[in-house]
Amino acid sequence: MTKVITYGTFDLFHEGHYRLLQRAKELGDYLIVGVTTEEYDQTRGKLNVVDSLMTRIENVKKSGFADEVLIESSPGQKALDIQKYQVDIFTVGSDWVGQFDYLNEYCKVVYLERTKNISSTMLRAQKASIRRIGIIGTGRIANRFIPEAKLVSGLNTEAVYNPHAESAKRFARKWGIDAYEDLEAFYQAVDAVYIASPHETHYGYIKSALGHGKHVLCEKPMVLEKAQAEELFEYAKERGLILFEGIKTAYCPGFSKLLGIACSGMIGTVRNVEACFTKLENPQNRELVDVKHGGSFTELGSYVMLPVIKLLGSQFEDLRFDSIRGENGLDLFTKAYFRYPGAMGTATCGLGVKSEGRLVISGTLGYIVVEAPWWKTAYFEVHHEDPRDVEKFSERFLGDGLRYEISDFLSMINGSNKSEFKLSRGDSAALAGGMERFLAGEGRK
Ligand code: C2G
Repeated sequence: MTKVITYGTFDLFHEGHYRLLQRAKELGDYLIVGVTTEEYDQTRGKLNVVDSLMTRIENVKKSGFADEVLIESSPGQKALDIQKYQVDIFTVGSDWVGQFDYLNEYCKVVYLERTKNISSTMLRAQKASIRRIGIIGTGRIANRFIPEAKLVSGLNTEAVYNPHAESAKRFARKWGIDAYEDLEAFYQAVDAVYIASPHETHYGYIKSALGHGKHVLCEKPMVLEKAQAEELFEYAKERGLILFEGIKTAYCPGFSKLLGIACSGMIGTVRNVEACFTKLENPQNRELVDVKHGGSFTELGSYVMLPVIKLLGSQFEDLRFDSIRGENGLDLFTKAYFRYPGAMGTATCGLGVKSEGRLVISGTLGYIVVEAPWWKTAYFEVHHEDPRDVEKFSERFLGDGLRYEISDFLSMINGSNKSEFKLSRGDSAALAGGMERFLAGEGRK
């Protein structure tokens, strides 16, 4: 009996997939089909798969060619499967020519001619039209956004707005997009807006973008007052638009995995969350000069409050702050103390004091530790009473990691609500509330 194996995502199952499976089956007597998990596809840069794994498996089965279906979840799996299932032929479409030659060591490799003029990418594009996004602001983060957004298919960055025409033009030239100094004209050129301007301008821009019918992805901190967050979310909802706070940690796969494990009972009940993030900033930079809106907490507070709010909730009994300040009054280092019934959290951040950037989640049965840069969660450990009892978990974090939030933002625009839980409206409002409390008390000393 000749055993054949092939792999694929098989998203939006189409003629090309059907013909590939048909010919794969004809190569032998028994066909095994490996269908990729969502997580595996994310690690290889496929961020916008539409169908669930179950649907994709069902569709492969319905073709009638597969004698056996297995799940492909990691990059080195093919060579192992081939040996495990004693496969004679590995086959895949001609878009992969050469890339699987290394499998010749285990079996015969056959590249089948790809069916022309049909692909999942094409169908995805037909299903949801390409969205045009424009950027407000031209700072460092805006420069990081463009290459990351390019990796998310279905979204084109087309325009930039900055009231300083020269900055807009320079940025536009660099990235090959259009510059606007007139906000109305800018809105007309896009479907969605990424706001990467100084914090204090966010509220105004969000309101005006939503007012012009545009979906909004706004950098953190989205706004600096809880009531503003609630008002804007309500405004977006009334208009059928997406308003989305861009905290990349909340959307990266490693952080989701971490929260899942922290809540699984593996460390018992969570009693304490300690998050610290420091980044030494040049004292001449805006962050340490702008006495009204600069400072460590407005800059980094969203990151360090995030795990506390996600794990212990937004209903804290008490929130206090303590800061070390520079001569201009801005906080160089801040600790936020959250108190809950039966639990507590500390969110520490600094632009002028360096510390160990670590996240520790303590529970009644053990603790989780994530070393810096935990805000780009890629690896963490679960410890128990016995110091030898350590479980290790890892997850990919690619590039600057903005691709994950951009991809989730786009899915929401296209009608999916599967990512809403990652940073709910309530979470965002609680973070804005934290900022508000800081600025009202400690913040403006
Ligand atoms: N295919 C084809 N013709 C098309 C489109 C796809 O023959 N018009 C083939 C692909 O070459 C592949 C299979 O159908 O062999 C599944 O395609 P995808 O779902 O795009 O999966 P892919 O990313 O190619 O997965 O581990 C996964 C594999 O490496 C390949």
